[in-house]
Amino acid sequence: MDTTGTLFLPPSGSTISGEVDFQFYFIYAASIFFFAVVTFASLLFVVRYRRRGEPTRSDAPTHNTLLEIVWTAIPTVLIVIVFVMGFRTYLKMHVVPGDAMEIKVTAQKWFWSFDYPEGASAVNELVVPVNQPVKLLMSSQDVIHSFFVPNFRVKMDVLPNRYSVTWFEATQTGEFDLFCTEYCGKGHAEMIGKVKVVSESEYNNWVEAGAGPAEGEGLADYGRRLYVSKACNTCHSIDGSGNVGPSFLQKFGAEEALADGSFITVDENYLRESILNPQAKIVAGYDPVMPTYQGLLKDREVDALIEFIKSLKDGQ
Ligand code: HEC
Ligand SMILES: [Cu+2]
Repeated sequence: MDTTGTLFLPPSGSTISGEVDFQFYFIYAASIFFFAVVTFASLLFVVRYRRRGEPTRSDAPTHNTLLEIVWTAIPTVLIVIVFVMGFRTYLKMHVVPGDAMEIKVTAQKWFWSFDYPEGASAVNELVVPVNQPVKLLMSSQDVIHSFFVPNFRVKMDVLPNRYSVTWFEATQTGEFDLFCTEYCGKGHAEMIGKVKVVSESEYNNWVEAGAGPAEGEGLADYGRRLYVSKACNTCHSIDGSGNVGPSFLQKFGAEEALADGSFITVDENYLRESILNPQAKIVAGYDPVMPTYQGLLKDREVDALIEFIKSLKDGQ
């Protein structure tokens, strides 16, 4: 990633950045220029027409046609320029190129998940190929979030019950920050991801590997990977330490106290239900804040996660 950011804008990483930045600085420079002109004129008039003795009464000029034309025409022309530039870029940002690849983006409290046409999926890390238009079809599972990649100058709200669309074409490889930029509750500040722009061949490898366990990888190891890539680790530890959710250490086979006062022995079915329908049984002492992974995890991934949790018999 190059570091040619400017005073107000981070380094640019997409095909649209140049236009956005130019317009920002155009408006900025025009504002500074007119601010200086108006301030200077005000000071000048204050000094020049300050009260000196009794005013002499004469007919004050009421009208100056040339002056009025000038101060109407210049702002009008400027506004038309800004509008035309802005509208053209706006259209470009909203009309997705026909050859764009499509990735499904799901926002929920408090992470991002990405589903690829080839079947791969990821959480909080959007992997895309460089120099290729990428269309994002976005929706939210709960409240309004907003997808923001400053380096790409891409920002779009993500809403429940409807899709929103945005697109970008990354111009260089590297890692770029992804923020949620709509306050969405307690964990909003941690709703941070990465956009990883890679070469086309790297992308193809990633998509292949992401579609399932790697070759020769055991189910529990695959589950360990999912535990991180599906963001379970943001709420569950595996070393017994406390967090938003219970630790997974020595969970399997344990007797679990539920919020309704009953007890349950942790087996595969309980784990499966806890992942896909977390509100069904709430663990005593915890808030029911775990998002449902229904539709976000394939059966095989649920199996792998369960296998991983089963493998956590002693601190490792
Ligand atoms: C936003 C935080 C959060 C995330 C992310 C999260 N969980 Fe949870 N999870 C919780 C909380 C809180 C509980 C306890 C309350 C309840 O039972 O719903 C819980 C409970 C569980 C339980 C039952 C644990 C027990 O002690 O009986 C399992 C199993 C579980 N989660 C698995 C997962 C898996 C697997 C993932 C990732 C795919 C995940 N969770 C992601 C917050 C989270
Ligand atoms: Cu959010």
